[in-house]
Parts: sequence; structure tokens; C-alpha cells
Amino acid sequence: MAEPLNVCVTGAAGQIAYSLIYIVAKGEVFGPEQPINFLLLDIPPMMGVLEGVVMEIQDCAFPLVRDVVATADPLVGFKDCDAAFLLGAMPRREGMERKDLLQANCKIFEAQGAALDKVAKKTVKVLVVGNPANTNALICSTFAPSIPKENITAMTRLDQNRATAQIAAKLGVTCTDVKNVVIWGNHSGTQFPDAANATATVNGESMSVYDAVKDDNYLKTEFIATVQQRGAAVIKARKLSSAMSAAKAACDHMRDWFCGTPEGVYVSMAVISKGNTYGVDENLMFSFPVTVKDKTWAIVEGLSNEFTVEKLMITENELKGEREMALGSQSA
Ligand code: NAX
Repeated sequence: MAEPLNVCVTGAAGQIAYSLIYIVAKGEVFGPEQPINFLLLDIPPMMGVLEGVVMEIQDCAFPLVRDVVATADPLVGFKDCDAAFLLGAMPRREGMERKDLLQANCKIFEAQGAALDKVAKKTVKVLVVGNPANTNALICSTFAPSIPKENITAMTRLDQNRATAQIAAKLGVTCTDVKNVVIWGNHSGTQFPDAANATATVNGESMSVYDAVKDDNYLKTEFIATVQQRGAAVIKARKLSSAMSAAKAACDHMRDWFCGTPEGVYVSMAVISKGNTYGVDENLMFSFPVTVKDKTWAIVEGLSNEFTVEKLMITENELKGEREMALGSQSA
């Protein structure tokens, strides 16, 4: 058997982690033959709860789980880490301005970036889920200069999965019959869910989603708004934010990053922009369509049209504003 992978989960006592740890431990992310050491990080007041999570992991008797460490010290949690799911973040409290939220998270992700920089493997793959995910990932990367910027990403896979499921339901097909829906930009209400290049298999025939749905107006209005507002709809119904679906999406993201994307399929990941694709400013964590080979992502080019350009600008401007609020002069 292979050497165990060191997998860190922050916010490990929280609700997304509770679903995510199970999926990872079952071998659905790093493979059914890959042993795992878990490094579970949360804040000091949550250590009691985390102890309960550790007990439950033991009680599952997972064949692939070797060691489990529970800690409140990032230097322990990120030690020699191969993959990190950064779920823990400062939640938005009532009356909190967006700027205050960004600055509170800036402190958390500055500290975690610095700790990753110090003790994680330089090949570590980091997925930021804690909101505001894109900008938190940018902060983390800014304070982890020895870790390649390509190794730090943020999650828009939940938005992609939501968009795929909406189209599948509209067409009465399964989610695996719908491919290449793209999420552009920020994981927020300004994101642009884009079905222009998506395909669907309907009655055994592969065709463009626009041809299959036969309702351009739906795809350009209601579909986009539904996906943009889906997180809020879940909170309204459940009185809690998405957790099972967020955990599944985080696992999809990390699995594709480690194992690669299938031929002809691209997925959405918020990755560092270098200023040379789709006119997006450099140094933003921007969600693009990517393919992954040998654990390296590459942006798929040539997928925009006139409708896309305007939508991309809206979400890019929001990300620039977040960067300015979080990092100020360090954002250059
Ligand atoms: P919970 O509040 O259930 O859990 C968060 C956990 O993080 C808590 O146990 C808390 O103690 C811990 N934490 C806080 N600060 C920490 C720090 N500095 N170091 C380590 N742990 C810390 O939230 P949950 O529902 O699990 O959501 C986690 C994050 O995911 C939230 O920020 C949430 O907004 C975000 N989401 C992001 C999504 C995305 O698509 N990018 C979708 C789902 C979710 O809303």
C-alpha cells in the first residue's frame, strides 16, 4: 500500500467537515487504495466537540484511516500536509459590514497562510471553502510565498454542481448527462453560471444545452438567478447553510485536482489569474473552466462571447473591491 497522505481539514468541528471527513475517509477523493492521516484543526473552544468527531472517526473503523490528530495549532495541523481543506472561517454576524468580515477573515487566512508556508509540503494542494472563499484564498496565498500560487484555489464547484443539477432537472436527464457548465468569477451573488458551451445527452444523443433546453431566455435569466441565489434558498429552508452539498463539492474539486479531469470535460475552480486570460486582472482568485492533468490545472480558453464579457466584468469588479478591502496596499 502507498504511504499515507496527510490531509488537513480546518473548521473540523463544523457542519461541512462532518460530511466531508466521511467522504474522504471512504477513499472517494484520493482513491480506494490510498491511506489517510487526518489533521483536524479548529479553534480552542471547539476542542471538546472535535474530540467527539475523532471518536466517531474511530468508531467508523475506516480501513484507510491511519492517524487522526486534533489540534488548535495551525503549525501542528498543517505539518507536512499534502492536501488541505480550509473550511474554517469567521461567519458574518448580524450588523457586521462586509469590510469587517473581510478584515476578520484576513487575520485568519494570513495566519493560516503563514503556517502553511512554514510547515506544509511545498506541493500541498489547498482548497479554500470558508467564505468569502475567493478572497480568503488570495490572502492565504499572499502570506504563503514559498507555496506556488497554483497550489491554492477556492471552491466554486458547489455552484457548478447546482447549475448542472438545474439543467438536468429541466431536461429530465441525470446529472452525468450534463457536462461543461461553467461558473465564472466569485463565489457570491455576482458569479456567472454559463451554459453556453455545455452539452447534454438526451435520448442517447449529445447536443448543446441551448439546443436541448430550447429556451434561451430561461438560460440567460432564471437559470442564472436560481444558481446565484441557491445558497440563500438553502439557508432560508434549513436555517443553516449548505453542508452536505458543500462537502460533496469540495471532495469533487480535490478529487479532480489529484486524479485529473476526464477527456473532454472541464470543471470550475477559482484559481490565481495571471492577467492573460479572458481579460481578467492579474492576482485575483477567479473561477475559470479548467482541465487537470498530472495534478496541474490549465484554464480552458476561447469559451467567451459578448454576453460573457459583460458578466465577467461585474464579478471581476466585486473581486477587485474585496481584494482592496482585505489587503489594501498589499493587493498589488
Ligand atoms: P460551521 O460554522 O458549522 O463550522 C465552521 C468551523 O470553523 C467551526 O467549528 C469554527 O470553530 C471553525 N473555525 C473558525 N475559525 C477558525 C480558525 N481560525 N481555524 C480553524 N477553525 C476555525 O460552518 P460550515 O457550515 O462548516 O461552513 C464553513 C465555511 O464554508 C463557512 O465560511 C461558509 O460560509 C462556507 N461555505 C462555502 C461554500 C462555498 O461554496 N465556497 C458553500 C458552503 C458554505 O456556505
